Formats: sequence, C-alpha cells, structure tokens
Amino acid sequence: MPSNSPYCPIPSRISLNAHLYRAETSDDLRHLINDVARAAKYIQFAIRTTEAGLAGTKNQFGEDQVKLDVLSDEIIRQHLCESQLVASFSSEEMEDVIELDPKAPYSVVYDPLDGSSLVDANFAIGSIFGFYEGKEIIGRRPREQVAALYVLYGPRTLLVYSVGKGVHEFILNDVGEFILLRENLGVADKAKTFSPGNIGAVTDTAPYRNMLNLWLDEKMKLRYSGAMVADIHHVISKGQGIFTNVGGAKYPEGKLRLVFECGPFAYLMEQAGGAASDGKNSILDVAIRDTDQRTPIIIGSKEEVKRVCDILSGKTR
Ligand code: AFP
Repeated sequence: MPSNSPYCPIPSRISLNAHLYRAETSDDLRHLINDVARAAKYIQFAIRTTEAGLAGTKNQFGEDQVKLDVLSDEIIRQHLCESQLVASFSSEEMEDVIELDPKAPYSVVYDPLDGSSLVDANFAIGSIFGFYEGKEIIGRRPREQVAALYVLYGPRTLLVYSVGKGVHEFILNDVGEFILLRENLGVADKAKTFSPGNIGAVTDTAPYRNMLNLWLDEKMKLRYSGAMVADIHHVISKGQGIFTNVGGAKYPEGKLRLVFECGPFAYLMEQAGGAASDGKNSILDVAIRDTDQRTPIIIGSKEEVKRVCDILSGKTR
C-alpha cells in the first residue's frame, strides 16, 4: 500500500493486497488471502495446460478424482503450509481435518476445484475457501468465518472476497495480479433468474416440483451451469437470482457440503445483502458436526429464499 509520501505515485489500479490493507484486514489474514490468491494463479495455469483426465483415485466421498482435483488440492496445500499462518485445514479432497501448527492464527476450509466434472466440457469452474480463527473446525458454525472467497476460472479469472466488509470482485490481469473490478456487490431482494440443482429430487419431492412449476409459469429465466461456484457467481454478479440444491430420495440432504461449499457461499451472500437457508435456518447457523456433512441450500435474493422455504415446507403452495 503506497504511503502518503509525494514520492509514491497514485496507482492506476487497486490490487487485492492494497484493497485488503484499506479494509484494515489484520496483516496475518491479508498475507493468508494473498497466499491463497497466489495458489489460484497456479491452478488457473494448470487448468489451461493439464490434460483433463481421471486421476484413478477417489476422494473421501468415494467420488472419482480428476487429475486437476488432485493437482489443485496439492497446490493449495503447498501454499497453506508455506504461509505459516494455518493451524489446521480441511479440503473436500481429503479425509479429516489436518492440523499443521496449533499456534498459527487461522484454519482454512476449501473445495480446491468445484465443478471439476465439467473440465472436459470447458465450463467455468472454481475454488472456494472459508477462513476461521483458531484451529477448530468441527463444532463451529459458518457464521464464525472471518473471511470467505472464491476464484472463478472462466473466460476470465475472477476472485470475489469478503472479510465482513462487503463483497468485492477482482480480475486476474495479464501480469498475474488480481486488480479491483467492482466493489460492494449487492444482491436485490427479488429474483428474476433461477438455478435449480439436484433437479432429480422433483420426482419424489412434490413441493420442489411445485416450486419449479412456479418459476416456469412466472417466466423466470433459467441460469444453471452445474458448477455451484459459477451459478452463485451469476447471482452475485447480476445482483439477483436464486440457487437451490435441496433433498430428495437419492440425496436426502441435497448434494452439497456445509463446510466447503455452502458455508463460504452463505457468508458471501449475506455480506452481499442476500440470504442462505437450509429450509429452516440460516446456513451460517448450522453447526458443523463433520466435514462430510451435506445440507440443503436455498441461496440468493432474500424474498425468493423465503418464498422457496415456505413452499418447500408446505407453509404455502
Ligand atoms: P463436481 O465438482 O463433481 O463437478 O460437482 C459439482 C457440484 O458439487 C456443484 O458445484 C454443483 O452445484 C452440483 O455438483 C451439481 O449437481 P446437480 O446439478 O447434479 O444437482
């Protein structure tokens, strides 16, 4: 961050580091977020240059790992270890919470490559991170996060972060720096687009089918890519919308994980003025019992989140 000295030129762009500094983020958290952002640059390079095949291994949930899942996880772990600021971390690609240095200030939860099954289709995919103070992750609630961010690898590479002072968007420029694109992104109360995940649940969950019919009858626009990170970014970027992934017979709690996906996005969405619910409570208030924990999620424009919760619970039709 340039000082007030007349010898420091007024910058023509605001870097992620300068923005974090202006937001009076603690030095430790600023360094850690910068380290994570650096990891994301290596991941976006790997996505462009690595063959998109299967790794021949499975993750803790028994899902096939693509090579890029494994590589992205390694890149992030390397940066977390080098930061010396991480007490423990938990990755969607690994079993258990891993303790690094119990005296270090933060714990990090992350999904290294959300939407990795879409790599071969060349759809937008991303990395998702949540940050907690201290070394415990189990027993916490996502509301205790002190920061969350995601990086979206699409035609452009974007980073969207919050440290509890609004939601801000950065673009990776040609010299490899994240520079400010838009500040204080906001999400309106009413939705015009819908993004319905786990849609197979309509076959055995009548209220979800009712909800879908309403969206179609009201001529709301469908915007669904199959990568939560891209679909939620659509809501945050356009400033309105609703994303759902609710339970049915096959996935009673929906498909998405509280710790790595729903928690960080709920933090960002509430910071943007939207809401995130599991159908009854804010996702931010759901206690983390297990890294494997899934939760239904209804997230986006506040009024629409409430309407979906009311319809799914049978309160209204
Ligand atoms: P992958 O990381 O295996 O591609 O899964 C992506 C994801 O977890 C999430 O990003 C999507 O919202 C969800 O799966 C899509 O699932 P359905 O559309 O099948 O419900």
